[in-house]
Amino acid sequence: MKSTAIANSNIALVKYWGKRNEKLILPFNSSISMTLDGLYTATTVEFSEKYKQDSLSIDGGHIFGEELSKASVQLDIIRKLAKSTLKGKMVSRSNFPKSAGLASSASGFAALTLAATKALGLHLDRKELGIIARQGSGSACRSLYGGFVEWQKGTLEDGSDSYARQIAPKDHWGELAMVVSVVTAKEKKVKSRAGMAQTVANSPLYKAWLETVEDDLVKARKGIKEMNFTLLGAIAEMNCLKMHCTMVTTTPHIIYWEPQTVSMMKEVMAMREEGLECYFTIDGGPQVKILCLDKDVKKIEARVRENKDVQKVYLCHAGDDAGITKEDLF
Ligand code: 2P0
Repeated sequence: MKSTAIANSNIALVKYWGKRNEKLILPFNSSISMTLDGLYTATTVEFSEKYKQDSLSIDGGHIFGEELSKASVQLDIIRKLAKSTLKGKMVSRSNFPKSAGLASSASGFAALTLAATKALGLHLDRKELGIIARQGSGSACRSLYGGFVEWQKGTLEDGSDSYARQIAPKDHWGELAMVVSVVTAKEKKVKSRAGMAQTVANSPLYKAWLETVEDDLVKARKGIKEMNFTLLGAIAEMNCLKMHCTMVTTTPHIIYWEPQTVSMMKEVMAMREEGLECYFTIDGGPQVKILCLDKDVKKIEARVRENKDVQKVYLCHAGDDAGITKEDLF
């Protein structure tokens, strides 16, 4: 009745932005991500008669309100499958800041789904796990797999064909690195969920986003399969800029970039001009993630660390599948 899972965070190279069904979390477009080693969430879930209600602790703090109810709804989906009415205690720890654009909800809901299904004795494959994880947070279905992953949007109303699949395992492209620069660890003001809903509702550019994203997916898949860094990097950078343009043009505007974000983007462009090939991607927050190859990573990491605005740097490569661990958190 108690189980612990670990899931890595993932960063999209072709982004998920916009839902066609908010309740089931079904996206308008497919997305492609790299699962990161070293940025993870571990979650222990225990179901027991002794618990009168669900409880959630994240990084040592007790969580109530909307965040607890999202986690509880996720347990409800799993309890229904397992025909259980037991309440659950959830304890979660991440080794990186949450709600700051580093995909903590992806690793969080992937670990929660895996731990809770295991604790209730369900034996599900990764497709079934993905369909459940997706309903907690869309990008969570991608964190169930290591390496390079595609969340296929699916077309069915019930969401049964909207789940993630691995494009390539982590060892396929061990030289691909991501330098994650944290320019501020403050929690963002507009959560991705609200941001994308507003974008779908009123950005005049959202239609253009959907029209061009299919082509980005084709090129990103090819870039990963053929380990064509220039192709993948250029697509990832442009796709990120297109996504941000859709949100900048909503009313009221959503601008996740801080001045330090823009200065880091310019730094990436300058390094590229100097012959250090690298590309940026940015999510629903101010952090800049820089894609590069191992041959250049030391120089690029040093340049990022030199920047006085950068508070923390994580050097990541493609990480492992989410999995069960024996090290319970309580
Ligand atoms: C992504 N993001 O593909 C995109 C790019 C942020 C920018 O997935 O509402 O926390 O829980 O499904 O997954 C962040 O949004 O949103 C996200 P919900 P989620 O990684």
